[in-house]
Amino acid sequence: MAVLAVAAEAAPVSVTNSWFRALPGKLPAAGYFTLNNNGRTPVALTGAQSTGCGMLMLHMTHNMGGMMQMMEVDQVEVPAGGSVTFAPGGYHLMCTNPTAALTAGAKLPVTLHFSDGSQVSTHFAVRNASGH
Ligand SMILES: [Cu+2]
Repeated sequence: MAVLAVAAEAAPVSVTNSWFRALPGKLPAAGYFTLNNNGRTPVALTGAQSTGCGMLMLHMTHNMGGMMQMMEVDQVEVPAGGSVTFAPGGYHLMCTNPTAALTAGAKLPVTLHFSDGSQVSTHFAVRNASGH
């Protein structure tokens, strides 16, 4: 089934610098990108999906007494007219059970879901563990 990005209203959010860091084997891959909210009201990223991932979760890395740990978050708010960057050490998408589509050099389709009911379909470049 094709998921078509037909929203009642145009999504106010654009996505830039999107990429996954592919790791060997079936290790989960982290996805990084920047959300830009061009609208006049805050909007939150509430979920993501990709055919290349078993599950695609919103994660936050945080420092627990010197240990870097990850936790799942329900949503990430993007302020009106502002942006939020998902980057190593902070927010990221976590792609579990990645398929063969998650290979360095490929482009992986990802759909992002937002609190206003809009969704954005985009492509993430897949890089290797060193980020190339
Ligand atoms: Cu994670």
